[in-house]
Amino acid sequence: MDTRPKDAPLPYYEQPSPGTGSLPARAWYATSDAARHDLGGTWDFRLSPTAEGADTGFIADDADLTPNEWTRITVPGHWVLQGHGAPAYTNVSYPFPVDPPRVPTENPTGDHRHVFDLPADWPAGGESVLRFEGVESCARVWLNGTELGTFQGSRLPHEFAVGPLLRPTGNVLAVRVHQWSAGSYLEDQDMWWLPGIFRDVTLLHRPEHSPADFFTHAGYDHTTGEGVLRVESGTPGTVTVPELGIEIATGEEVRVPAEPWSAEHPRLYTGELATPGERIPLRIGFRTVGVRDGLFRANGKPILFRGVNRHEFHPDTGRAVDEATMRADIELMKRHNINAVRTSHYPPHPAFLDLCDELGLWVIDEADLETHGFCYFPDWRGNPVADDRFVPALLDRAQRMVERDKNHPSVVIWSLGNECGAGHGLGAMAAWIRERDPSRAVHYENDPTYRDSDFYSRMYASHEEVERIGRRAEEPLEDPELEAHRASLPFLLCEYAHAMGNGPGGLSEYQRLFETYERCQGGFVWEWIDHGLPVQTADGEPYFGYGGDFGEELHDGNFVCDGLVFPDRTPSPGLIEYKKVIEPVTISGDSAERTITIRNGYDFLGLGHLSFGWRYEAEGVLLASGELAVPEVVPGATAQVPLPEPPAGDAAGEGIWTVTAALAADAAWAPAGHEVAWGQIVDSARPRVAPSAGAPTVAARREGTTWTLGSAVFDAASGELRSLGGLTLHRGPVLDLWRAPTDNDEGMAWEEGTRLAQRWRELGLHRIRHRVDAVGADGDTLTVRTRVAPAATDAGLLAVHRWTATGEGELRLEVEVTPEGDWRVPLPRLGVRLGLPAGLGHVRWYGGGPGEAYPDTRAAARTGRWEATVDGLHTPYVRPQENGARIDVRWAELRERPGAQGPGLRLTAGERPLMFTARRWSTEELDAAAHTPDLTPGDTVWVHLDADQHGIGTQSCGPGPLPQYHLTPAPVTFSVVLRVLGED
Ligand code: IPT
Repeated sequence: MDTRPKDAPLPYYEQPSPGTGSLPARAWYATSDAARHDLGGTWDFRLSPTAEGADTGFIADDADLTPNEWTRITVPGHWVLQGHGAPAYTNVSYPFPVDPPRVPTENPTGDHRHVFDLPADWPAGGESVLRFEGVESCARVWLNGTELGTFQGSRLPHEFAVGPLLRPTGNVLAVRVHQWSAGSYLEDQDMWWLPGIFRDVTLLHRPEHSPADFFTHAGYDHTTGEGVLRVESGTPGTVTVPELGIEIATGEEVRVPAEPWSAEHPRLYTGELATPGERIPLRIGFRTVGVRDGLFRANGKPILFRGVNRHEFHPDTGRAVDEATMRADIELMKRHNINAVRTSHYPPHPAFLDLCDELGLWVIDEADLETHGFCYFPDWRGNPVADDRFVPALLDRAQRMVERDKNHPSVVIWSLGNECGAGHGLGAMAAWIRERDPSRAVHYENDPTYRDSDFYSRMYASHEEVERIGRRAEEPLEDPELEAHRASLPFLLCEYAHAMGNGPGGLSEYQRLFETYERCQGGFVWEWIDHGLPVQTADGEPYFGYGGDFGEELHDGNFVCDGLVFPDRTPSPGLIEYKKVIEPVTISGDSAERTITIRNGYDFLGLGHLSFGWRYEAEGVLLASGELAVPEVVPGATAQVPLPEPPAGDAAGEGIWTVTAALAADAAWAPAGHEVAWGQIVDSARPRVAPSAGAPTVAARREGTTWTLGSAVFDAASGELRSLGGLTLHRGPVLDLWRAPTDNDEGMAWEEGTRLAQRWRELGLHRIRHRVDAVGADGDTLTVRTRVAPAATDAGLLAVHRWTATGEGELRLEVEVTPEGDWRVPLPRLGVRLGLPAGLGHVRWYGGGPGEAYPDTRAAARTGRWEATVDGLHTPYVRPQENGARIDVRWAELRERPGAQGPGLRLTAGERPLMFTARRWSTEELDAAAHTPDLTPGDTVWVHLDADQHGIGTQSCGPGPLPQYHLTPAPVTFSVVLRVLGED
């Protein structure tokens, strides 16, 4: 048997060093006049279960690709998403035994082979390089039978000089890719493990006298309004920017009046670097960034990051993301007022940064580095960032990122990586970066001394902690020098507001803190997209799967679905909320004072690019509208504008002005008319009139086993409403406390070490019992007294339901709830639920909308008249959970047909507007579902009318709801009028 001698060197894939044979890193650029040839396409492929089980005969010209071993695969792509092996998801845990730099013998290995001809016009002379933009996790490369080298560093470019090996036709490129390598220890990011050649493979001609590399330094002097340009190039040449009349030699500096680049106004100047061998288009954005006087500034001004963490993800192709998808991401971000991206947790495809330059986003470019799985060992024992053997690989990761991306104006901060604890390897990276590119700031979060960081950066800190840091009242570090350093830094939340499932809650309150405390320069929501992968039920119904759906023995479930957009990039309610919370213009007002206050929250822009409009609605019906003249307002300032007169006359219903700010002209990322911001102002002169308690029209009568109240029939034993004016109820309104726990309800409270949902279940809130204490007439009122409680506890809620008939086919229900006993947990919800016939599938309502909203996720809910189907009210979270509530609902109608048509039921809230939810499955069915196809419509539309719900918070990873959003059991009374609607 073949065994490796004990002291033999480790194979290349287990070497902690970054590899052999590749060229020094250099700047990426999309085009030049040098020839390039894309090698992507369909390649030959063979998967082996181990690193060395298969021979390397496939590198030969005349290799015999045995048909039952070899198949075809798309490059770029991941083999596990193309039918070979399976994806696997772990968050923190390494999915293999931890013994760096060794990896398991079971090491899926993909042999890739591609035969290509050189384009007929491929230039003679010069050099040609073979470039890989990304291969996970380790590759060994041969061209025409000659080994070029090996490399690790999955999300980094690697180039090999291949000129002398090329032939006009029949070039055989062979790439062996191992899923696991020593590099895997550095790539423990929270995402799917997806091996493969997942980014472009390109053959690039390097003409003689073309620059080996170049570095564009384009600063902006805000004191003079000048751009300062210097381009360094290995090969001397000329730099021209015709629009600015610039023509300089490389290495020479020029200052010219210019417009600055910012994420808000991404002004790019087109230029060219011409050396004798190559002409390279330049896209120059003049900006100067850095930390000065404790604040991160761009062009002299402190900026506020309204950011998001972006992983590269497409449900069909994993981290092989095409340019259209990248552009779609950025457009969607810009349309939702996002101004910054942290490229969590690796450098993105380089084309993404070109798009950020062009469309305008501030970028924290993060090195391909995370060693989080070592946190499970005492003091992070074995952590590669504190291990000399890995330092060259760490430096390589810093260098390849910086060299590749250094010419992008959008990149303003280099981040050393994510969740690596502390170690001297990080210090080495920071030192190298600072030396090579002092023009940008450096970020690292996970070392509490921040010795290598220009930011005091935290993730998932509570509002309270952020406030403390904002006030500069944080607990000092012991070491005075480190304390002085940290105290000098601006504060960032590099991750916050974990967008898993329903949520995140509490965004508005974070934003207030960012706006209040200068030191708090904003944050980056975790994260952009749910990484759900498409799967199908046995009968072909498609849905999105998550960890554990692919046979993984170790996985972290749906923690991989925690984005602001669903896997198919449909915005989730969390994104709509974020857009509202971070809107760059805030519109408020006072109807008594007759003013609208408009605040410009941009860092650089005025308001000239926006057009303002207003509408006046009475109970959601438009009465008047117009344009609003708004004077120019400088960033940070406010203007007062007179509120348009409310229309005369006495149209019924609550009066509300809605003021909007929309793009006046097309932007690169959205068409003219795109709404950027809005605000509503309630007309104090025309308040809502709640339905009066009304004089009861008929008396309650007992008839056998029923009670009747006009056209309403009640069950005499349970007190439940059975029918009203010919409409049969499947379930009468009964008190309800339970909701299908959200991912945040299921999240671990960091301080207490318990999960709210678990406490709810331990108390039995999912198996509540209703004891009927009395059903009887009390004059014109039918009173139903119940005690609602789970088994095994003496905590309960006394609920008194008072029914009166208030008109033909109309009933008023008042519910008075009094808690008794020892309630130690907040309630999930407090309201009534009723079951209606499935035919009532169309909903119209007046209240908060159009999307779902909860007490701490309600900024984006605007008051108006809205319409949806019952199916359309449902939010399809990848893991089903409580969703779809509409807040502050004054009335809702459920009908058989769209519009104000068809028979149905109208529900009108009393003094207190209610939360309204309608769905085709019960809370219990929603709670039991693990994937969307587990939800199947039954014969009932379940309607919830809640006085309140517990807040949402962001405890799936972070703090729970703020105290003011806890639904603490307390006496409450709410009422609703039910009226049967005829065919009208
Ligand atoms: C934090 C990670 O940085 C991020 O990659 C992701 O895993 C996120 O959590 C949760 O989805 S680390 C966490 C321990 C705070």
